[in-house]
Amino acid sequence: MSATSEFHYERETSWCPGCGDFQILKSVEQALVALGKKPGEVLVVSGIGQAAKLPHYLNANGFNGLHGRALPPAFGAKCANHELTVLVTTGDGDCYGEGGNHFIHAIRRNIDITVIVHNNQIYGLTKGQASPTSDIGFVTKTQPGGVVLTPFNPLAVAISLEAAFVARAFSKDTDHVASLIVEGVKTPGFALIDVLQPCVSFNKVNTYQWYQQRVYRLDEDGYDPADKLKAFEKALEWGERIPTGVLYKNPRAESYLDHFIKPGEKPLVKRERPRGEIEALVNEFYSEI
Ligand SMILES: Cc1ncc(C[n+]2csc(CCOP(=O)(O)OP(=O)(O)O)c2C)c(N)n1
Ligand code: SF4
Repeated sequence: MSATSEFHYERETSWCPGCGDFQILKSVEQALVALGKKPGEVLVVSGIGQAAKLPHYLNANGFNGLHGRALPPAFGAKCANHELTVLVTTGDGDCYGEGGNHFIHAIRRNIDITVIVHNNQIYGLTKGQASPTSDIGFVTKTQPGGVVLTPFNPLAVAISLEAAFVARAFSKDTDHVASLIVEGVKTPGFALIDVLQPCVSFNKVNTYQWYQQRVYRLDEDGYDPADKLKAFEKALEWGERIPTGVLYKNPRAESYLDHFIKPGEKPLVKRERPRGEIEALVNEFYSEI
């Protein structure tokens, strides 16, 4: 992809040199170009954190919300304008911790959005506390004796809830991440792409080398992502070997909006409402005060 694509926004970032977030930004740009999108056709929603700064550095519509709350505005926007391509860029703390309940029910609702989780296994912005995906024994300033909690397994949760598309990648493989984003956007329904993203400043365990020595590609193995039990088995694999690629693709997934929007129907934001109808609605609320 050329550095001068329409999505490229040349500005200073506050990310540390070497951070995996730069690679994810590059993959997002690359995927949007490959999808043939225009900046006005795309909305990138985020919460709070280092990952959540991505919309600041991309030339497209963006919405930067609250920590743990990236998913609700993303659904709202998709429901109001189903013609938009809606991406969410979020951290593991943001999406799996503080936003964990939204994560679960977003998958159940199966709204057609693509969620890219920058999984650095820590809280980056707040300087390195443990996150829900930190491994047991991981030592931080606030967990000096090491993490004792069982890590949250986002892929296993997403598969158990029959998500439409569940994938994992390593940020350094920018072409792979981009191709998964393209596939996630093209898949109707909720797409989760968990991207292993080294935080060079605060995670000295899960480094580029650590991931590089462990990741392998499922698609080079004749793997069938429609096999739910196999997908579950792969989601549980972590440690010496870490599978990447499409773990699960639900052959029966049905997007929430398919129940309410008929093919060819205009998005809500483009429908005209007679003025009197809106006034009547407002007056109804006034009369109840
Ligand atoms: C409601 C709320 N809770 C907590 C915080 C403090 N806070 C901001 S970012 C963050 C963690 C960021 O970690 P993560 O979501 O994993 O993203 P990263 O910075 O690693 O990309 C926390 C706890 C906040 N801003 N708002
Ligand atoms: S603190 Fe970590 S996650 Fe945040 S920008 Fe620096 S390297 Fe990236």
